[in-house]
Amino acid sequence: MQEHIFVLTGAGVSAESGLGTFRDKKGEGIWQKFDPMKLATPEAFARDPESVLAFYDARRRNLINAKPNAAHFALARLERALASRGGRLTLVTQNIDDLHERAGSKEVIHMHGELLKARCQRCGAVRFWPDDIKPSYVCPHCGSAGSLRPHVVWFGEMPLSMDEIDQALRLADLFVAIGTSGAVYPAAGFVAEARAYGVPTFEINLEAADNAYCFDEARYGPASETVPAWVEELVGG
Ligand code: BV8
Repeated sequence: MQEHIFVLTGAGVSAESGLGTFRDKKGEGIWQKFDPMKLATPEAFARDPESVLAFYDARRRNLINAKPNAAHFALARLERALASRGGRLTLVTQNIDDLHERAGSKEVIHMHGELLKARCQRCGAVRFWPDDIKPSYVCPHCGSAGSLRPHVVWFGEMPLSMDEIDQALRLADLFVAIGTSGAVYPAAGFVAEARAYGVPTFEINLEAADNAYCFDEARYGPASETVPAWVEELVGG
């Protein structure tokens, strides 16, 4: 079994937990109902904080009622199995939900931030925040009012942990993308970087992603079936 596996997950891994994806064939994706340029950019937040905060309040409330699915639990099992054999799982997610953690994953890199955290634009303090965020709220750390925002990476903002991600990509024995359309960069470019480093690449998705041609191997189907089957093949007795 490969020692160091790099897994990148997207909205597809949480789809069966009831959290919407961003783009889907039925046109019901989040970004097909809401314009990301009006709700997921710093300019949108500066222009209309109430609408942006309300958009994330609704998604945060939805997340609180969601449950991890078999794909999340399988990835937590993979992390434990690799660690027990002296290997390592680097789990990078584009998702802002906490379902990987609730399924037992210990090390999760949230490159696009976390819906259950708030950040103060004034002092930079980031803290667990499972409730709504209103424009009038005061930062508990520095006391400034109206400076709290979701700790989420919007379009045009620098994704988090990019150096750590690049280092892990370079050292991986296998790169696996799970449930992502390959539509948003720099995450969509990781598979090309992995190939450039000579790392074998594997796509697990409901259907072929925009960058499917970059992968050496692919397996299609719902994540709650394909991911546990793949992990069982890797770590099963
Ligand atoms: C950056 C958090 C510079 C917020 C997200 C113009 C102006 C500014 C920037 C740009 C620009 N033009 C291009 C850019 C770059 C931009 C970009 O890529 N735009 C796209 C639209 C072209 N990127 C950025 O702005 C990024 N920052 O570039 O800064 C920089 C660059 C490099 C280094 C340093 C600095 C920041 C982007 C982050 C935006 N934030 N999310 C929030 O959630 O509200 S994006 C959001 O959509 C996700 O985080 C994810 O990254 C992205 C794509 O979503 P997916 O996860 O792939 O989900 P999607 O719905 O698309 O697909 C679902 C998949 O699941 C499908 O394949 C489907 O088949 C599958 N599926 C469905 N059901 C299942 C399933 N699979 C398995 N089982 C199932 N049951």
